[in-house]
This record gives sequence, structure tokens and C-alpha cells, in this order.
Amino acid sequence: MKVLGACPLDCPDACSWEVTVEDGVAVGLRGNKAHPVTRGALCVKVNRYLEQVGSPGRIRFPMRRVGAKGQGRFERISWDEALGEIAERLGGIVEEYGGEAVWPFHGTGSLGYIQGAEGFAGRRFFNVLGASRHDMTICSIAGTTGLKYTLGTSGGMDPEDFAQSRLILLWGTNPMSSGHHLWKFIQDSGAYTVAIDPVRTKTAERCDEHLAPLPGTDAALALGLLHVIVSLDAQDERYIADNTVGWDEFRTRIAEYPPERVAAITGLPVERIIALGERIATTRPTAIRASQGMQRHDGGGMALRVLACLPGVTGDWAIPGGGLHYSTSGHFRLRTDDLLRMDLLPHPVRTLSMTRMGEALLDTDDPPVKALFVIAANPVGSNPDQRRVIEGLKRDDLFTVVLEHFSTDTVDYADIVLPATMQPEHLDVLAGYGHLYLVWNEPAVEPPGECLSTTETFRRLAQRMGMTEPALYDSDEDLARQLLKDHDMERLRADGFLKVDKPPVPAGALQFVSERAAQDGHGPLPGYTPPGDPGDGLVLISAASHYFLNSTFGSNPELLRRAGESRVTLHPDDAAALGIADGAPILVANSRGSFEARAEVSDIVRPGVAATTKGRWAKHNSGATVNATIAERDSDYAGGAVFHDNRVHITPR
Ligand SMILES: Nc1nc2c(c(=O)[nH]1)N[C@H]1C(S)=C(S)[C@@H](COP(=O)(O)OP(=O)(O)OC[C@H]3O[C@@H](n4cnc5c(=O)[nH]c(N)nc54)[C@H](O)[C@@H]3O)O[C@H]1N2
Ligand SMILES: Nc1nc2c(c(=O)[nH]1)N[C@H]1C(S)=C(S)[C@@H](COP(=O)(O)OP(=O)(O)OC[C@H]3O[C@@H](n4cnc5c(=O)[nH]c(N)nc54)[C@H](O)[C@@H]3O)O[C@H]1N2
Ligand code: SF4
Ligand SMILES: [Mo]
Repeated sequence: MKVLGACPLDCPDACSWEVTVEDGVAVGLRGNKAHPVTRGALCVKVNRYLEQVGSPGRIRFPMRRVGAKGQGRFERISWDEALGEIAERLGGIVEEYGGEAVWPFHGTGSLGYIQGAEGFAGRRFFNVLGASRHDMTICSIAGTTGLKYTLGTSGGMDPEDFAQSRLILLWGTNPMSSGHHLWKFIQDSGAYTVAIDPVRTKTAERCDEHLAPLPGTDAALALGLLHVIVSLDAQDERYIADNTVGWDEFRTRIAEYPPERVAAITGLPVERIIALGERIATTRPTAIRASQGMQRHDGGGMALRVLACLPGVTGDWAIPGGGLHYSTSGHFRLRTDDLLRMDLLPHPVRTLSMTRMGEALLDTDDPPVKALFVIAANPVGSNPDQRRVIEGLKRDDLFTVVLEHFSTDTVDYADIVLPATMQPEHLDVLAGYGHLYLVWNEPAVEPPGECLSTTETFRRLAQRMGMTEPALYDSDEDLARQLLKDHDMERLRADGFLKVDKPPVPAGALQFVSERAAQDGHGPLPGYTPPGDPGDGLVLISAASHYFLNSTFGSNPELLRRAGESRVTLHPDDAAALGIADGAPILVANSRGSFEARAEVSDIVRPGVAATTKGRWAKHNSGATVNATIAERDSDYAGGAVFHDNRVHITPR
């Protein structure tokens, strides 16, 4: 039997997949050939997904902690005991401190609308309890906010339209590792490709040209390119007159960034800036693929805001194959409000920011966080300021419940661990952020052991706590129907995927000058915000690993083998100045913390920059990863994270 499903992972491609089931066991998994973006292929990670599903390391039963927090020692208990203990502890905490002392901490382990992050599975239960809201600031929010200021929407081009582009800028993005399906459309286009990345990634290797600016200087580069375009009088006056607001002011801002100044800021040769500006000026349509990486900086929101102005000056927004693609997730017309049911909150509650977990657990009163539910997240591995996150999780008066598949670094700090279903075992609905398809995930097999889906876990907990709100007991199918009210759910279910229409971009006039930004306390005119880490040393970028997805797959033996040991890459000039040889054991440190790795000396990074990847588990790496060096500091817009705005000192060990 073949069952159509969807990859749940935090990846733009949201692949449609086909599970082969024999005698109730999933024996095969492959990409759906009929899906126009998946085109039959998954990826190096998810090709091993069934290995994960059947892994001996999988958590199959509820467990209670027996050792100290952090030791990772647990005993098996029944669901009845687990639910009983959680109900009792929660009841006591809510009575003494109020519902806001409870924090449902959602991660991006699954992007499912029913079981995962997009619908904050379990949120209805937490609303009835009056729990704190959870703001998912860790991934894309600064860029999303910046784009909304310029475009009125964060959704941009249909990535399939890249097949029509003549010039493609791969700007702060590495699709060969972090969402490779876009590459087929780029190949089909035959366009001239330019990678803009401080690191010569797998993507940059394949491009016609590579520019390696200093991290966090993209807004200045974009303004410099615009300076060249305007100097050539290549702006599209008609598009600007008919579709934009604030051109005269923005033009004055552009004039402040001549190529010589931009060369000094970005560390790029002035001729390269001029040449790329000229190429953009003379090539229609030009498409920009910018993804989340470049907004993990203090000026990250601003960078996306400026980038979205570029096709507004050249008129590319009006041409198929022109414009910018960051995320399509704003385009789906899904009824998430009906899913979340925030109206069930008994009163307004505070919001806790995902990226400021150390602060929330250690420095927040009124009320303090007393109960933490970690749902499809691994904050010890993924969050900034790892040392403080661990310190917070170690608090004896904190009651922590973790819903998981594997014994992650975070599980080691749980009081109760609940076994969660994996994708072939539950119903879900996905929407790519790198295409315009809704994707259906039909359950294919029974879960192993006593694993339960997130929705079922919270239905049972609600019942155990005697909650009477009927909305808490809606089935997964009910929830899907509510979410998909504006779409043909039966067709989606039968075909496995369904393309939605792309609304116009920009939504309304493009705002070179943004009232909305001003209302939020930011400059109405976009500009350049310099990097913000007050420290010195090299800038350490910790981008996507080819072999892990965030920390998911971080314990898969074959992927670990292929990834090799934890490495930090330095430019030969920097390595020589620091007395570090290729392959040497090193310590990477700053005021926040440190971690151990091995040096790789290579010119794939530019001078002044060091590069590693995210997703390693602390317990496999002497108790600390790169996240021990990263600050909880907010980026410019909406409290985004600043993972790549991170200065470190590297010494031989
Ligand atoms: N294999 C794999 N795929 C993934 C993930 C993974 O962990 N592994 N993670 C997933 C997730 S959660 C997300 S959000 C997406 C996002 O994935 P991406 O947007 O691709 O994010 P990153 O890998 O952090 O960064 C992309 C590139 O930006 C570069 N970069 C960093 N700072 C700057 C800068 O200041 N300017 C410029 N121009 N470039 C810069 C980095 O060197 C990197 O090559 O990918 C998803 N896909
Ligand atoms: N250094 C550095 N750190 C980063 C970043 C970076 O660029 N650099 N990027 C950040 C980004 S973009 C993101 S999105 C975050 C992501 O950070 P997290 O949200 O913590 O993502 P993961 O590390 O993949 O952990 C997800 C966990 O969810 C579990 N899981 C998966 N599906 C389910 C499910 O259906 N139910 C349950 N209960 N559990 C499930 C997985 O087993 C996994 O352990 O990491 C951030 N961390
Ligand atoms: S991780 Fe991305 S590329 Fe890999 S199967 Fe999932 S959606 Fe597709
Ligand atoms: Mo992310």
C-alpha cells in the first residue's frame, strides 16, 4: 500500500512524499513524482527518515526523571501516571501563580498546522489554562517584519517563476543545503547566478559569480547597487510612479551610498559592486532569493526591507521571474485563528519570546515561569546563550514536560518525558515556505509503543484536568477542516497537494518610506544598520548543516559520520595570525561561553569570518556547542535572533 504524506521539517520545500506500507510497517519512503517542486526527490537527511522512525533510540513510553536534572536518568511510567502527575502539578502552579506561570515552548521540529509549530498544537488547552503566549522569534521574524514594512506582505515571488529569470541573486542563502528543490528552477532558467555570502557554500560553488561581503552589511551593499543603478538612470520611472510611495526620499538615501563607501563597509572590491550594479541595471527579469540566514543579525530586519526595495526601483516586481522570494508562507489563506482559538483565553496574557529563554527562566518574576512544556523543540541545542538556558532548566522549582521522539540535550532536563508520534503516524497539513502548495499528510502506520500525537496528548490532558470547553476535544480531521475552510480539503487529501493562487506582491503600493515602520518606532526610511555584537574577534557564522536539520538528525549515526566532527573554518590569513594549523584542536570563546572544535583552514570563508554549522548535540561535544557563544540579544525588528552576529576568539587547545 502507498500512502501520501508530507515532510514535516522546518525546510522551505515541504516535500510531498509516498510511504510504502507492508503488513502495517513503513518499508519505503520516496518523494512524490507528481508534485511539481518535490519532483520525486527528498534530500540527504530525509532519505534516512524511516531509519529515525524505527530507531532503537526512539522514545516509546512516558518517563519520569529519577536522577538530577541534566543527568538524563528516567524510569518508565504509564500514561495514567504521567497525566495524573502533570495535572496535579499544573493545577497547583496555576492556583498559586496564575496561568501565566505556564509556558508552552514550541519549536520547529514539525511545521505541521495540526501537530506542529504553524498551529501551535495544544494551544487551545493552554488558552483555557490562561498560559503565557509563545512568540516564535527564533527563525524568520525580523525579515518577515522588514518585508511587511516594504511590501505589505512577507510573501514574495512564486519560486517556480525562477525558471523565467535572467539574473538570479542568491543572497544570504544556501539552497543546495537548506532546500535544494529551488535549484531545478534556477537550472531551468539558464540565468546568470550570483551568490552573495561571506562563505563559499555548496551553492556559491555552483554560481557564475560569488561576492563575499562582511556579515551584516547586506543593506549597505543593496544601497550601493541601487546607487549604480540610479547613476545609470536605469530606475523604472513608470513602475515607481504607479506603484510606490516615497521615492524622492529613498533616492536621497541611495545617494548616501556611493560604491566607494559601500566597498569600505562591505569589504568588497569597488569594481565588483559597480559591475553587479550594472548587470542588474541591464537585466530583466532579475530575481533575488534571500532566506533567513542574512537576517540573523542586529540589522537583519532592515536588510530584508532594503532588499525588497531593489525590485521596486528596477520594476522587477511587475515582471514574471522578477522580484524577491524570502518565504511564501504569507500566501496561503489558512484559518489559523480558528485553529488557535486565542479567544479561549480568560484574560489577556503576557508573551514570552522563544529566543530569550535564559532571561525568561532566570530573571522573570510576576509571575516566574513555573511550568514549561517543550513541544517539538530542543532549546539546549538550538537557543542562544546555551549556558543560561541550561542554568534555567536546572531550576529545581521548574516543572518541565518534554514531548519528544529522541533523548535530546533538552530531554535530559525534563521531569516528565512524553513519547510523540512521527509523521507517518499522525494526520497533518503542511504549507511550504518555498512553494505555493498545501501538502496533506495521511497517517500511514500505527505508532510504536505508547507514542501519542501532540493533539491527542492535550485532549487527554484536558480530560484529566476536567476541562469542559468542547473545542478542546475536536478531532484532527475537525481541526484540518476548520483550517482549510477556504480550500477544497477533499481534493487536497486525495491528491496529496494543492497549489494556491499567489496574491499580488506588493500588497498595495510598495513603501520606500514606511508609515508602519515609523509607528513601530523605527526609521520611516530604510537604511543600513551595522552589526551589533559589541565584542571583538572574528565573526562566527553558524549556518545550516548539510546533514542535520537544526538539531534534528543530530543523533543519526550515518549522518553524524558523514558530517564528521565539529569544525570551525578560518581563512588562512586569520589562522596564521592566530597560530592555528589546519586540523588543530581549538577553543572558541567569548564573554558568554565557549565550545571545543577542530580548525579547518580554508579560503572558503573570507578574512575576518569563521564558519561552523548549527545542530550539534551538546552531550556529544563536551557539553557545549556554538550556541554557548551566541547572545540572547534581539535583532532590530520583532525580537528576532542574532545567531550570525557573533564575535568570538579562537585559540589552540
Ligand atoms: N540541511 C538543512 N536544511 C535546513 C536547515 C538545517 O539546519 N539544515 N534549517 C532550516 C531552517 S530552520 C531554516 S530557517 C532555513 C533557512 O536557511 P538559510 O536561510 O539558508 O539559513 P542559514 O543556513 O542560517 O544561512 C544561509 C546563508 O547565509 C549566509 N549568511 C550569514 N550571514 C550573512 C550575512 O550577513 N550576509 C549574507 N549575505 N549572508 C550571510 C550563511 O553563510 C549561509 O550560507 O533552512 C532550513 N533548511
Ligand atoms: N547556532 C545557531 N542556532 C540556531 C540557528 C542558527 O542559524 N545558528 N537557527 C535557528 C533556527 S532558524 C531555528 S528554526 C531553530 C530551531 O530550533 P528547534 O525548534 O529547537 O528545532 P530542532 O533543534 O530541530 O528541535 C526540534 C525537536 O522536535 C522534535 N520533533 C520533531 N517533530 C516532532 C513532533 O511531531 N512532536 C514532538 N513532540 N517533537 C517533534 C525533534 O525530535 C527535535 O528534537 O534553531 C535555531 N538555532
Ligand atoms: S527536509 Fe526539505 S528537502 Fe528534505 S524532504 Fe523535507 S522538505 Fe524535502
Ligand atoms: Mo528556522
